[in-house]
Amino acid sequence: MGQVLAWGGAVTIVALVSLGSIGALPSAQAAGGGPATAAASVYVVSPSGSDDNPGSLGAPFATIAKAAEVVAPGDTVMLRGGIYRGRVTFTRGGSAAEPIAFIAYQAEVPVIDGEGVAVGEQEALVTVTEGADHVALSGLTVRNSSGAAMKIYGDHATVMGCKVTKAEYQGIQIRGAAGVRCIGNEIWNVCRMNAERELEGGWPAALAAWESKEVSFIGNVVHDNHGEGISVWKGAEDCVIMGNQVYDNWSVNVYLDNAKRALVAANFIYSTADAFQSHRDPAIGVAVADEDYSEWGDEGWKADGGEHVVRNNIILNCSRGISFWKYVPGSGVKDCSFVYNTIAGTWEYGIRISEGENSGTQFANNIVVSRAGETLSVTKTGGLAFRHNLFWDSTGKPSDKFGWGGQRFDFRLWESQSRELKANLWADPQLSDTAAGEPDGAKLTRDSPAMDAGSSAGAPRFDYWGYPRPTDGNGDRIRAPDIGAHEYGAER
Ligand SMILES: [Ca+2]
Ligand SMILES: [Ca+2]
Repeated sequence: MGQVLAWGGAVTIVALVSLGSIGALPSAQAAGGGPATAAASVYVVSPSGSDDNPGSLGAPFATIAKAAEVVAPGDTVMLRGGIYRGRVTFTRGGSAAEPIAFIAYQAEVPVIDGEGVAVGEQEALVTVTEGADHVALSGLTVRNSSGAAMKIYGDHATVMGCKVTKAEYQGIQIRGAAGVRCIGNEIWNVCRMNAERELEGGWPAALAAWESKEVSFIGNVVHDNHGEGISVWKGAEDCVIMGNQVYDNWSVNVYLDNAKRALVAANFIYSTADAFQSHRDPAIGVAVADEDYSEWGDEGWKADGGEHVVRNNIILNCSRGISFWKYVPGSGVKDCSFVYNTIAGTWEYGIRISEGENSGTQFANNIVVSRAGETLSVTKTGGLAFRHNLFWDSTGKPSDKFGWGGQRFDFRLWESQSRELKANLWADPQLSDTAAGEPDGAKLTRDSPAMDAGSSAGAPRFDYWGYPRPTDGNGDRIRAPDIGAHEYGAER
């Protein structure tokens, strides 16, 4: 897939890190309030400042809104620590060469707080408006919104190192935008409109993109939210969900709904629950669906998701590891590739594909260990290939763990049902310790039957930890990829 390279993330991180160092500039340079260079100004905002000030380090503005009014392309605004109460709207944008950055001053903690502020359910406490492109927000805490915490409509925005909590609706939502990057944020306790966790539908997502393209969600921690965790949905194309920790969200941890060409890679997705209470607790690991949007005023709407790549993820202790649910006619798992994932400890299904006009989809080189229910359940069997997967059920009861076309089989009988089912294994993968709640628990141990048992089909060049594969981890001179998200011995 080209998305990772297209993301250009390394460049952005370098750019933001260098922006961050502006906070360490000699105060004299920032204190002028005017241009730090001929082209760019550096402004400072502090809750103890005044909007009548010039916006310098010695005489800062009081409100972020004031800084947002005066910035020009290339400018940087440094936010001193403290509480900024009220809504903030960013309407001025920059360009690729001259972004506008609003960043925490050194290690201080600027907090945008909506307590007591009226924010409508379709609105957000912090908004980057359409046309405000190339705005970067870094190191902010955004909390207490009666609507969403943040909504991003501008292209090529960057939201980095922010903490987002206590919103009734979404944490961060990107809509109608291209090239937005959310990197290294923590989002928890949002979607509080479903805090009772009793609704049977209609909850939002903590971190979401829709009607957007080339949005990247990298290295975020998304947990304990009362709706979905990370969602790319309804017209989200070419989005990347990579290196995130997603856990203890309500319904689905990672959701691809009416989305196209999502890359879901090297995420750690899990539940800390120690008991299975309902069909939504714990949440599903990764779900694919096309929910029904035909009544949203789009005459020509039809189910249109697919072409996703889901690889190198570790999915532990969820209700279902990977799931598809058919909502509308024509929907199915289409041209998707689920490869080199490690799924363990599922309460309901390891993999569940309900109905669906499925086509062109492979499940290969995955470890799937159920703890209850079925290891694999597929209602409509066409269009799906399962090869070189390693299946197991930790109860040690192998019978009836494979639902296939409305019947239930044991492993051997299941594999004989179709020539699309080939070279799978039924064996204990001997994972390190999946109860530990750490990705390392999904590592193979030395005698694992997953070692060197993978095929090259869809094999990523790295494992979950970024170490190269294939490696001859056990020293028997067979150098082949290991099944699952770990390449044993690659880190040596
Ligand atoms: Ca190997
Ligand atoms: Ca070997």
